[in-house]
Amino acid sequence: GSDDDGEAGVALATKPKTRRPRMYKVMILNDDFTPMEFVVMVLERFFGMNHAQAFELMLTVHKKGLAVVGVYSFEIAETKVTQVMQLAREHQHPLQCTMEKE
Ligand code: NFA
Repeated sequence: GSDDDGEAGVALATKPKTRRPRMYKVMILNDDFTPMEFVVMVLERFFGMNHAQAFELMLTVHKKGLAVVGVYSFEIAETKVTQVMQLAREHQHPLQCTMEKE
């Protein structure tokens, strides 16, 4: 570029800085009522997991209380949370999905 580098009469090229987006963890929380099969279906539908992966991660949430199910840019993470919360509400399950800065 033509940025002044502070040295009289000499303009040097400046490296274009590409900033990585802040990433957000999307988490699923355990509860006593949401059916295991519903959680597995959610993980398959919204988080691109196969049935075995989804079943394993569902069991991790069931046993540990919560688990990170994916890491995304803000907009994608927000969309995942909204989709999961809407489907859970439609099926009248108390399933909770949240996001936090990585
Ligand atoms: N704990 C739920 C049950 O026993 C299953 C579940 C797993 C719910 C993961 C929420 C998240 N039916």
